[in-house]
Amino acid sequence: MTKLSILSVPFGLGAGHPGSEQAPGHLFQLGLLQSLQQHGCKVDELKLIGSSGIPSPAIQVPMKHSSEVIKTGIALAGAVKAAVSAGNFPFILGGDHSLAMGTLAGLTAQYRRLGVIWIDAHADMNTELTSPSGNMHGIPLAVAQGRAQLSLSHLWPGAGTVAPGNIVLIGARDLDSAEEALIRSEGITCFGMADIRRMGMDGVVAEALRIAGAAADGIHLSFDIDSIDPSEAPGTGTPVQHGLTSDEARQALLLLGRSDQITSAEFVEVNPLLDRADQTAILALELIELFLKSL
Ligand code: EXY
Ligand code: MN
Ligand code: MN
Ligand code: MN
Repeated sequence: MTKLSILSVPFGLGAGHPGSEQAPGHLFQLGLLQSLQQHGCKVDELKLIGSSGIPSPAIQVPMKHSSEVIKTGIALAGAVKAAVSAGNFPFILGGDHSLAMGTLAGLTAQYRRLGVIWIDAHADMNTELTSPSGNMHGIPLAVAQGRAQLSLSHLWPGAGTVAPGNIVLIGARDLDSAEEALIRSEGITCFGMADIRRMGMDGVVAEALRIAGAAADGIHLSFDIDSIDPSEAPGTGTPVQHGLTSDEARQALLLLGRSDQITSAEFVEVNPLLDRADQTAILALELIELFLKSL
């Protein structure tokens, strides 16, 4: 049975709105751990990731709260790397999407070649120079490719990069022009909403696993709740209309969890302060359970 390392990251300074830092605590309050136990999931380790006591790194990044993002990323990278070394499946519960830099730093230090499946309304592929907002949650996938000033190796010494050919975006529908240009020039695979409706989610997931997994020894799943349509998941900082239905998200997470190719995952951008009567938190709880019990 899969042994889980649940890494809880109550950090939201990479987003433009406060609130996502409350998501892990809120999901635990709603009974996440108890229901995982009821479903027979083996939680081997539960760790709270903070950034205190970590010295400020030398790199200066001209973005909002970059030093806090970097410190959290350093702490998370170490915990992710340790979880993989221990033979556990790291599940990272955010928090905003800037924490993915810490996750990917830890993972690329451990895997020879890592694939990434990024389910998100956004591409999160701006650099410090192209970011329209200055928000760090908009840059992790450019950092992971070695295209930004900040690199994964600033967060963890042995970290590498993720090759563009091993990155697959699912559900992207709000891209900035620099992101579009990068996706085009690097030939990054992007399954937009029209592709999902045409191919069906099962077809998209099969292709995503094939492409992200090509010559890879692990695939990381990064799931941003804003991939889902705001009518079903309103509690998030950057909602975008015309997204996945909750049924499409369920199907994707079930198929990905059942696949032996997925070796780590994170779940981000739930914002309890922006939610409507816990609608998003309750859906997130259900999706996380569904995914983890399908591993
Ligand atoms: N592309 C926009 C920016 O860079 O500010 C919005 C990014 C939102 C990122 C969200 C979490 O996925
Ligand atoms: Mn995102
Ligand atoms: Mn997003
Ligand atoms: Mn599996």
